[in-house]
Amino acid sequence: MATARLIGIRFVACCALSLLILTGCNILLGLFTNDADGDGVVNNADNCATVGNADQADNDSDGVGNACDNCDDTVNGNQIDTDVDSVGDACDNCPLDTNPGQENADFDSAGDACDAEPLNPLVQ
Ligand SMILES: [Ca+2]
Ligand SMILES: [Ca+2]
Ligand SMILES: [Ca+2]
Ligand SMILES: [Ca+2]
Repeated sequence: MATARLIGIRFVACCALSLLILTGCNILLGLFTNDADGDGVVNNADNCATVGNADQADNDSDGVGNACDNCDDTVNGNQIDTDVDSVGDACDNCPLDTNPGQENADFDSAGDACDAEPLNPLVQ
């Protein structure tokens, strides 16, 4: 009776261990085979894992693909966007004022949203 019980306990322990190992293997395998955006590039190699971009184009070579880069012509691997207007600080003409359209009537370096004189290119 005691032997049967011991065998039962070992069987359950063995099954639990197998399940644990199997789960671990699936997680590891998933890291290398998942393709969340279905663009044919697996997540760990995709420079935009949640945006379909099969070509992996990255104009500024900062490791973030054009399709999800908030400054696709300016190197900014950190993608910091202080004012949360979807334009990264590195290329935002008013990094502290929300201006997703980047309007800049006088074509100086300051956007209308933060330009003291938006119609005078000599004053920002
Ligand atoms: Ca992608
Ligand atoms: Ca980029
Ligand atoms: Ca911004
Ligand atoms: Ca301006």
